Amino acid sequence: MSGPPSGTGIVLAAYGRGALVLAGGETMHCALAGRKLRVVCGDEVGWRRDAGGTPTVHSLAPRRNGLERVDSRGRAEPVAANVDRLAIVVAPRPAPDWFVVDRYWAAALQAGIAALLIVNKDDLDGAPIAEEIANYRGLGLAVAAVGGHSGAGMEALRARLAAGATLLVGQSGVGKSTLVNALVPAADAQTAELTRDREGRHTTTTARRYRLGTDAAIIDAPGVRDFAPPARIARAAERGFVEIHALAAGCRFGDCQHLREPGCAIRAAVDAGTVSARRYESYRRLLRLYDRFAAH
Ligand SMILES: Nc1nc2c(ncn2[C@@H]2O[C@H](COP(=O)(O)OP(=O)(O)O)[C@@H](O)[C@H]2O)c(=O)[nH]1
Ligand SMILES: [Mg+2]
Ligand SMILES: [Zn+2]
Repeated sequence: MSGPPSGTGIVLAAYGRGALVLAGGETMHCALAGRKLRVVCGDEVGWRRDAGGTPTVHSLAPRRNGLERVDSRGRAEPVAANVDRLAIVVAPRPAPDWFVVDRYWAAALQAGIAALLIVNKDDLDGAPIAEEIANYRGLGLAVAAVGGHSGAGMEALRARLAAGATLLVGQSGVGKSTLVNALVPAADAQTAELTRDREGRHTTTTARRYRLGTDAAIIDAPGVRDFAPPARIARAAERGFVEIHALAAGCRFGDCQHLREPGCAIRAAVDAGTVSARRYESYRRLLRLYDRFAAH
């Protein structure tokens, strides 16, 4: 046995029945006490050594917030907790799936977390994605253009992420890990440790938290393609779409879902071209997803 007998810490990565915990500047693999205890990346936990000296997480502090996805049965599942900022990464290649971007942004809006769109790979032709990026910017989503390879915009990005915990999300291949490596000194070393569990086995991909300077952290979330904000509240989808939410008061019916109802201000705006038809379609897809879950 070594080190202190108990303390508090923060979960850097959760896996199966254990977690990598940062406590007092040290990282350690912890077991989880009890079957019911489930922790996610970013959780604040209490731990103590069991009789055999193994550090074991036994308590979980209340979460300030949490980013959730819905699983294939429509159940909410936390991806990360205590997040201050959601950074959605896109690039000219792979071609963005804007529906995924919309869902991430909607999740951030619903969770009350600041959102940032990072446009990576400045060395590639950005023309094919420029119009959508401009639309997001116009809707109030902050945009940071960077080059993981060229280094362009990286100091400005670092400054933007200097306080709080940032959850990095986006399709596989957009350059999330490249950005983490550029931003975090010795990220490779941290990663090596993070990908092994207590028995030294390599764990499957899970969200991973890295220190970013003294006051900040960055969480690299592996591609979660089926990511969607959970439908806890009525009209959850609408809240996730700022332009729809802003116009909804103009609909004839107070419970308008903006589908086929007469007097719908949103459909009128789509027809008039003031609301993006693509974003509207994205809203409808999210609504259909919720309906499918609700039917089960
Ligand atoms: N052209 C170009 N490629 C990049 C840039 N940043 C990352 N990549 C490449 O994109 C691929 C995917 O990067 P990776 O960081 O693994 O993406 P992740 O799946 O989002 O973590 C790799 O081949 C990177 O070298 C960039 O600024 N420009
Ligand atoms: Mg990666
Ligand atoms: Zn409507």
